[in-house]
Amino acid sequence: MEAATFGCSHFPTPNARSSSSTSQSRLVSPLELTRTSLKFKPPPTFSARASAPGGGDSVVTLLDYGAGNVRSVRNAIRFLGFDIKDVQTPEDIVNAKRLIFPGVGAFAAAMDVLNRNGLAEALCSYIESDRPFLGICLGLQLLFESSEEKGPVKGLGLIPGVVGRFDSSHGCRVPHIGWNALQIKDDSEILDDIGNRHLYFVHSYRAIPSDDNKEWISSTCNYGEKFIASVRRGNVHAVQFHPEKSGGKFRYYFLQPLLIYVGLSILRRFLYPKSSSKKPVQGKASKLAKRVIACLDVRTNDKGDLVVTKGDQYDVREHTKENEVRNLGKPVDLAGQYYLDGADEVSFLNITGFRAFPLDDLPMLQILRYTSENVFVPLTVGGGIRDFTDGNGRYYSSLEVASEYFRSGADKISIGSDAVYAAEEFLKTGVKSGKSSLEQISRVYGNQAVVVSIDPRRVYLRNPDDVKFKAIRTRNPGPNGEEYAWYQCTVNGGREGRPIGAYELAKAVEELGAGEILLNCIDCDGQGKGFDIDLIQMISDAVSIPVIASSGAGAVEHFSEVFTKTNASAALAAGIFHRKEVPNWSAMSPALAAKDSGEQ
Ligand code: 1PR
Repeated sequence: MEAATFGCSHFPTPNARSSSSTSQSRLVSPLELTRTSLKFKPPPTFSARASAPGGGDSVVTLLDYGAGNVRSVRNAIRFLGFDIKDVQTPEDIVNAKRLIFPGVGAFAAAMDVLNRNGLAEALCSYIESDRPFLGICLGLQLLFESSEEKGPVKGLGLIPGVVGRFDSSHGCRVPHIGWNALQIKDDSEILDDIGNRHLYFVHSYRAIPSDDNKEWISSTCNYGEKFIASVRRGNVHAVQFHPEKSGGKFRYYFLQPLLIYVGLSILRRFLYPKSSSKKPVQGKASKLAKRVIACLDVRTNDKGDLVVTKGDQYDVREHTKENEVRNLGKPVDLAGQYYLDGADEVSFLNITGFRAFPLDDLPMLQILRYTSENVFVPLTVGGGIRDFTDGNGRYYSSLEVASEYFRSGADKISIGSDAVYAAEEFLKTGVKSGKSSLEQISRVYGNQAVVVSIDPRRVYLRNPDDVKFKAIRTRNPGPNGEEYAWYQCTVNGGREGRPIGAYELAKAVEELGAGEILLNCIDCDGQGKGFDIDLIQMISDAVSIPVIASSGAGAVEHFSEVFTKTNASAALAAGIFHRKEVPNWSAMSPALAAKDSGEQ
């Protein structure tokens, strides 16, 4: 995880929140309390849930200190038939029957919360007495002696070793985002069902195997170097990847036939430790798989309903007399469908978010809440994320907006227009103000949680020196035979061109803290003729963070082309999925193929 200074004051006092087993742990925001009129019906669930053991043994104690989205972990636990009790005091840890610690945010801030609330000591004695424990992501890192993240910072000191940052000079993009394979040791137990299937990682820091910690290691993974993917000692487990985000279904038989998911099988093995065990299949060494992302452009139509729409070169209106917004279906239903089909991630872009204040758009928050109940792959949401002052003069920071999205189930937020303004300012002054939405959110939630969405339009040139922005020779000459083009960034959904190129923007937002770039291209959007290879090559070679290629997919071959000809880490598409033109997701998605490679 990345640097963060999230509000440790967010940690609720015992009286401040309900101790109900099903309540969200964090204080409910005033925004949530004051807005009630939701024009939204809960969708049906997609699959049957498991039933937990009875006799009061169906409670999982969850350590959520309020630093980010642990909604998916909650949903996954409930999906497996368990109730949740939130830790409010050190005694709750002492009395837990099984404890899950989904660490989010940054190492130093998390340790600060644990120390200030007396939780660190309780955690150490719980783990030292070999009680059932599962740490996730930062929940693994905190078990080590220290971390270099904004440090050195002392950790819980249970496992020898220092957590350090991935070295991007090995040619790997940092953060490490996506699906990767494990090398599993025989006695991993909770990994027994996953075989060769890949798991979802998102982190910039990692622990390295050594002679001192080798007795703890239950699996490793490769990303430029070998790092610790999971540890196990007795009943104590911790994993660097996200089981709750590692979807990919397979059929599992436990009491009754149950459709279960790769990542959830790990949680299930932790929650039901006595269930029958298969010997793990040794994972093949593998590199990070490329991801395929289903994108849902969402906006309110003329009747006031939030619908999925899709434009041609960003024009989402039907060319009829009524000129209505193209309505392609309901966001939650489509997201669920694409997840079941095999999408590696799902993105929601509120394409008219720039007009209104996103937190007025409660249906968008509800869409995230409902989607995250059944969709166990990463969810990104974007549109309108910026600082905002409402009609009553109340100021909301972009951080509040993002926090609300994270609480509602988003794993990443995507910033478009506001990142353009921030980059322009940075390039003009050469100073990082620290105040832009991009900087604020990545400082608090880590840069892996912040995507910058770029909406460039091709501008043709006869001579590359005619502009001060980076221009390239294009394989699609302009209408008058121009051989060069630069890519002008736009804001407000392509409505306004800005004096900055996509290349300059990408480099600037990487410096300002973006963890990923979603690279659209207005010229290609909705055309189905393939991605803009020139643009994607230029940007993916210019930055060391992952680049998501977007706009123009119209055939499975377009995905192979973008992955072979450029350094894109992922490809995003919309129309091809809405038009149901994908016969076989695994042919299109190397990540899906990799995830399924252990299928029996
Ligand atoms: O500027 O922070 O409010 O964010 C607005 C977000 O909404 C941005 O991410 C911007 O890309 C997106 N957006 C705004 N207007 C539109 C529009 O279509 N009128 N959609 C829009 C952008 C592009 C992709 C699309 C791909 C793939 N759509 O999301 O899904 O091009 O499409 P295809 O596979 O069908 O070719 P802010």
